[in-house]
Amino acid sequence: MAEKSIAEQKEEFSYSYYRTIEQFDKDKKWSDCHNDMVYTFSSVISKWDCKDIIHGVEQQWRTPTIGGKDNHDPEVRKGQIKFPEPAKVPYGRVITRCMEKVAAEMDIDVGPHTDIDMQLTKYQNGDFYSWHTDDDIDYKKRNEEDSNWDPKYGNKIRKLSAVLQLSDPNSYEGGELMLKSNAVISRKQGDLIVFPSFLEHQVAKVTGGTRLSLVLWYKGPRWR
Ligand SMILES: O=C(O)CCC(=O)C(=O)O
Repeated sequence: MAEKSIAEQKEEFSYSYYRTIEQFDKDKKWSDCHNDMVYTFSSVISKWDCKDIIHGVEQQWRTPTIGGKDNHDPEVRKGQIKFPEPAKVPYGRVITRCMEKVAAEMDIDVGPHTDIDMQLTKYQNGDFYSWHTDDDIDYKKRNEEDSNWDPKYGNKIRKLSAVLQLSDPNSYEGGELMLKSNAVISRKQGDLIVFPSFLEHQVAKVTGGTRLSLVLWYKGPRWR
């Protein structure tokens, strides 16, 4: 049988994606995709779409900060990041839809409007991010104490985090995303891993090649 063209494969892929989402809507088959508090959406986007995301964000790479302040600590985190405008990220809506579903499923209060930030992350040989949580920033306190802090955050905190695996797992060594609650996290390109931002996680040191990820945070009012 003749091999399918990329266009045909892409089309088939997007049908299967929408079927998956419809399936969740109809049957609430959440047990298939979550383990404890960690949700994995398999093949949310295709490998071609991963490349579109990587090449579609034009900003310059920069050194990451810790906890949002102008604080670089290569003992804690090494790599490169950029913060794209969510509306400009190809397939951004497809990805954030999965986060909206997890927020609803876990009954996480994310406020009346979807408010998601995105970060594109690049880890090369020797880069890593040690154990941390994403919700340890008290934005309101920061606003009051730190005149450089971006007031757009208001008093929201990061409630739900997600990592989209953008690289072919055979193109890098090390660089595993690890969560303290859950030992095995998918490395598959196009898989989306969603978890509450209070869960401790790390990215192991990359020992060869380059790993790229799209990290997303769904923000909302503080935990009550
Ligand atoms: O790149 C990843 O897999 C996770 C990055 C991360 O933990 C973060 O930026 O907070």
